[in-house]
Amino acid sequence: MLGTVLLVSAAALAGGGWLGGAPPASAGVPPPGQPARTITYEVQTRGAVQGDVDTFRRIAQATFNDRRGWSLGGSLRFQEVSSGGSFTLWLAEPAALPGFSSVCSPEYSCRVGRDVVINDERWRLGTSTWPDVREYRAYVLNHELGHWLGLGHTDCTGPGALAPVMQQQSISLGGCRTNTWPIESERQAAANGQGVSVRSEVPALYAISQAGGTGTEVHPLSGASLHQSFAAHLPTALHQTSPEDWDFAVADRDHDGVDDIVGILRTGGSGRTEVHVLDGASGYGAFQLHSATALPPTGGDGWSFDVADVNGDGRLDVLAFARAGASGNTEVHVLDGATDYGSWLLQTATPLAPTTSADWVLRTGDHDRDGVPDLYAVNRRGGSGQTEVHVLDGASQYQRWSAHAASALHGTDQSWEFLVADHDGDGWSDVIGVLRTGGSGRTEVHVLTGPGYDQFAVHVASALHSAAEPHWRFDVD
Ligand SMILES: [Ca+2]
Ligand SMILES: [Ca+2]
Ligand SMILES: [Ca+2]
Ligand SMILES: [Ca+2]
Repeated sequence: MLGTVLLVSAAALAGGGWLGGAPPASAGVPPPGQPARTITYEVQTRGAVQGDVDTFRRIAQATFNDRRGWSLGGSLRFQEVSSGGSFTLWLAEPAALPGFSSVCSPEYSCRVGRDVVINDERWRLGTSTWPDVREYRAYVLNHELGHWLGLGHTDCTGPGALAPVMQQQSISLGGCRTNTWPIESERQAAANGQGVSVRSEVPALYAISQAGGTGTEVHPLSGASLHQSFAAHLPTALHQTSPEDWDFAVADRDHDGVDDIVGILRTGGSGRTEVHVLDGASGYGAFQLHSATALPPTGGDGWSFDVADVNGDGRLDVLAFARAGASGNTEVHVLDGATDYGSWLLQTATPLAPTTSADWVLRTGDHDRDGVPDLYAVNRRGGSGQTEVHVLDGASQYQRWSAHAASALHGTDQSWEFLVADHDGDGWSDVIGVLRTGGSGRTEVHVLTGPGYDQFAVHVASALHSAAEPHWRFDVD
């Protein structure tokens, strides 16, 4: 059963709340998430490198600026420059490694002074510790950048714990579980070294109003306040829109450390489903991309959407879920970010029977922590009578189930939205229930903790008034 809702005090709501109507004047309002410090770096290669350098560059920037990593929740921003950076990130042929220093081996990656050197062979092939090379790539980038930030090697803290990213996990796990992101003590050490603070690991909850006074508006509820205050109230370059015509997802598409908003227009002027991306660095005042996709119009109730980098190439892909596809089942159709969504990465039927929007929410998230986005199918009222969480494994191309859970949440209906992100910072994805009008009279956030989803981590009344109208849309990042 749903537990007690923690109500914030009226005074706190008055201080951080926003009760509707026109948002405050936008002139001079900075986009949310400005860093305390920007660190620049350059990318170079040495020797006969076989890995694709553009992919290396993109994945490095995405990893460095990831909320879970050395960006420290957004305090630090890493920006690639053509020359004159604070450090140089190298992709180097194994035989070139000893040339950086006698302590560097052709078998490993290395950090010497301002040189952060990634071994090209291991970059391409990974190690046996990680079944998927993308997890290894995040690990090695975080590990070597951690050295540049002044951190030395550390050991496993205890059996079953997440391994520190500065542990040499490719050599021995020492009883720990593999982990590609810095743990809390490591983040704190890096923050101390840089003279900045670690920002909250709680993701921001983006409340998007499609019918704002200025058009489509963005009202991010900060993670640090546990969604009890707004980070900003931002008009966007997008006119008023409607839930029937547009879907939205939030992600940092260009890896600059600021969340962008991906708008999906179900039937565009091009006669196709279109993708229009509002650029976070502009405060959503400018578009980053307009694209007519490979997908025909998707008006009506038959399709829903989310975004993730499905193939790990550092380019954000768009997943279109056909609720009752030609196969008779729920289908996954992935538009490739590398072609600005003009071609397909994957089109497949799944073992999931047809799903209706009234009963099912379809989202991406990484349930099993293998770095490959999985498909979360949240059944608002399953056979168990509870809200159920079902996960199709991305590594099997959505053919194999990796979880069926009757959650701690009672059966729900369309007054609830469901999102997926690691809300409590323990490395496991959580299911975030957004109740549009809670008993508190406000929009409420109720978090089911992964990987079991059988317990709540958080019950809060957010700073947002009731969002019962369907023109309020939500995502987290
Ligand atoms: Ca961005
Ligand atoms: Ca991709
Ligand atoms: Ca996965
Ligand atoms: Ca979690």
